[in-house]
Amino acid sequence: MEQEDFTEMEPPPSPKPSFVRNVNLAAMDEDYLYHLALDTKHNDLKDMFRDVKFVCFGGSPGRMKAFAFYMVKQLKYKITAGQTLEDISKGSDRYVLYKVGPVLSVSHGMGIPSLSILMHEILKLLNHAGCDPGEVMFFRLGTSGGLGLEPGTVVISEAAVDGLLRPYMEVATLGMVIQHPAFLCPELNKELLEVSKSVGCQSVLGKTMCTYDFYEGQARLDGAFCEYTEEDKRNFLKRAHARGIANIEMESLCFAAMCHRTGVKSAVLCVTLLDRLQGDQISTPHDVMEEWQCRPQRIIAEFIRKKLGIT
Ligand code: R2B
Ligand code: URA
Repeated sequence: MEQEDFTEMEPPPSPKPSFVRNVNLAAMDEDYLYHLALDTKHNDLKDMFRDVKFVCFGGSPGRMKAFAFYMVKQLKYKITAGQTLEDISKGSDRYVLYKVGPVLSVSHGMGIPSLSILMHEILKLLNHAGCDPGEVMFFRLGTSGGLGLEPGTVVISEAAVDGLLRPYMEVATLGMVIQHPAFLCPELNKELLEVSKSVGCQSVLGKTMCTYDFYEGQARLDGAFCEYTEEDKRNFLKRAHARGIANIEMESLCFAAMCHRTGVKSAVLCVTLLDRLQGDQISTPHDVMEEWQCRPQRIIAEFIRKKLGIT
């Protein structure tokens, strides 16, 4: 059956920025951000986070710790002798959270459920802290499989689509399926493309397919199960490619949908680790991949430096 083409759907307008839209929150005496090991009773969230302007998300705790240390250098901060950056969420063991001046670096784990929990708690945290949602930006810095791109290319997502190429996230809420559009910000993307050129990173704009699984969800032939042929796989990936899908990963749909609901400016930058039209296995040497994974970080670091006027 020919798949319906949703890829040219017009983005709905963004709402007035607000980190939260929930009348119940105002009535709560205390709020426990359980997975971040922070709460409004024991932590002065205003004092800790009021100056946050850039929230950078990435899957791996190690990579987001490294990004925090990288930002220390990029923002020309000094760490006093005998001190180090602390994982603010070390009490939880679920996510890591580092703060370097106006930059938060936070890990989200793999897949939509893990990211979704974190997004709710980060959004509430910024709201409790009294940050201005019109002044804050969110970035997902990740990895992906590319379609027809040289590995190491950074894809800046124009929109995220699900495994049926639909540009919205479906959430089962109260026994109903609710659809949340997953569009990103074209003006910010244009700016990021310029910055990526200025730091010498090969980058492209394109749509990102977000799946609920790495293997069958991404049409791999090398999972523990596979009930389709190589030709089925090739046809599916080629059709996606023909509809403007540049890469495939596992969080952009939720990230874009939740950011769109807030009206906060946001972007997704994922480096491609392989060309999925050529294969499934990720076999590039570790050191080469390490350098590739730094590329989205380099672009965002330069973007932040520019915004802060750091030369
Ligand atoms: C990219 O890489 C991870 C799977 O290897 C997943 O979190 C993603 O989106
Ligand atoms: N991450 C994914 O989700 N898919 C890939 O192919 C590579 C990284």
